[in-house]
Amino acid sequence: RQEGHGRPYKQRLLVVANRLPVSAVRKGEDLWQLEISVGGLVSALLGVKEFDARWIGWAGVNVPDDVGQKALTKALAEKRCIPVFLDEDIVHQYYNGYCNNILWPLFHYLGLPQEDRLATTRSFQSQFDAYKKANQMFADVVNRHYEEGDVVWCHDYHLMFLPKCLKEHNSNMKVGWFLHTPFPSSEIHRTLPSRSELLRSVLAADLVGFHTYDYARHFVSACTRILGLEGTPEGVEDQGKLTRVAAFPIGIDSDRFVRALELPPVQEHMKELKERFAGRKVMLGVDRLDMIKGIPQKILAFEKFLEENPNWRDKVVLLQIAVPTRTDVPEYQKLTSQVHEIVGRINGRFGTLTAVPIHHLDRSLDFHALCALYAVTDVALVTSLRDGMNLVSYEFVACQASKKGVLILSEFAGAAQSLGAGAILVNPWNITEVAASIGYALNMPADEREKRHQHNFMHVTTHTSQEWAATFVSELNDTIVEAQLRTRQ
Ligand code: ADQ
Repeated sequence: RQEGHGRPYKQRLLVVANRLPVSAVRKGEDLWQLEISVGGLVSALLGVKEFDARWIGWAGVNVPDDVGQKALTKALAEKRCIPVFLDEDIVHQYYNGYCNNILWPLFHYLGLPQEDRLATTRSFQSQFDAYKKANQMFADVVNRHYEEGDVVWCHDYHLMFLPKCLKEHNSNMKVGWFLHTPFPSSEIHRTLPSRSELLRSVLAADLVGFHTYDYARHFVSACTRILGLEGTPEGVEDQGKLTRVAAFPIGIDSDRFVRALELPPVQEHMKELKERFAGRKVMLGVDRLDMIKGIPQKILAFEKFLEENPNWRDKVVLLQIAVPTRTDVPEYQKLTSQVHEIVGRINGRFGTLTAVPIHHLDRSLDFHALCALYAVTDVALVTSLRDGMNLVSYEFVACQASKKGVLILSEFAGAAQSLGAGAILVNPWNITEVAASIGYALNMPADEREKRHQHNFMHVTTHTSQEWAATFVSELNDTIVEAQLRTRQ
């Protein structure tokens, strides 16, 4: 199809996610600076160019005044972003509370908060009310910008109530919902006080997607066991209405990484890193500083490896890059101190006057520096305790065409299902096993590294973020909404 002026037709897509792909920093009453945010969802969707997409979400900042809101809306429009303004109280209850303190840990098998059960139970209801209110605010913005024929793609656990809000307003809207985290076993989901309401809201969507077949299966089981609905090979059926449920494994824009390795600034960074760590094997961890990423367990496994292999002590270095997130949540502050304490102890124990075994950076790296790091790494350690997919493992593989380094990967990351044959799979809780895998990876013969790398490289370069988005949207387009059903009857 062609649009006016001979331009090729592009499907209009409204991407709705809690956070916009940019963070806003206020520089004056009506002056804003926008910076790209770090995170898996942003990395995946930035590469998606084949749609006429607009992004709807929160800019990560409280803007109480009209002047500020107007100026920010204008600045964001240039990036095809539309803001949802949330006040501080809603952010506290909905985002820090219900999303990050309840749903995030629960979906990663860390359970519901336990410290003060009574207080949690009492605040639970007000947090859930705030969650629903926030989701309605997202829906109001979507409704204002929706045009007939648009496809609306809702993302993640922050917006499980959104499909219901959207469909109540317009039952003909095509609505898809995708979860970036694991969906846990129905036995875990059952513990959530608002379990049924959330499931029903998600089922209002036309298409529900997960990273893996297992997560989709857990979701269907939750709907059958908790709601008593019928699960079919296609999805979940409720009184004749089918919600299609399927797996859509995400990928990365692999070309962007492969091409970046040729750029002069990346080559320059690589040269510096090679000189800096000459004579030592480089091991790498890149994670948001989050309890699901298993950073303390990873560092303890590295300690065990050094303890058992004194000959490696001055021949290997672990670079752990951990970008802080959710810094106002006490559990995350505790995790930061814990990691610092362990790193300090190990460096004190095994460091020398000229070298330390662990370099731990609490910050984000720019794209060029990140690519260079991936490219010079001998062994990457991705040891999440649970992870929806994990794109760091994909990015590492994309940058390893010449080095053919080894990926040690948690069996509890969704990526284990796609990169499992090329990686060394580990149980991240088993520090002895991870330490042994580090030894195996460092000593792996070149032909085995080559074979493993080829397997993973092939997967990463053919299962891209573009393909992921195109498949999801095309399936969503193929679903039948209520109006079409009526005309068919
Ligand atoms: P995340 O938990 O954010 O994503 P991940 O998939 O690994 O996890 O993506 C992280 C992204 O942030 C990567 O693109 C990485 O390059 C970047 N990043 C991380 N640390 C960085 C640092 N220190 N400096 C610079 N960049 C950094 C969620 C789910 C995942 C799922 C994705 C996508 O938790 O399981 O894979 O969404 O669906």
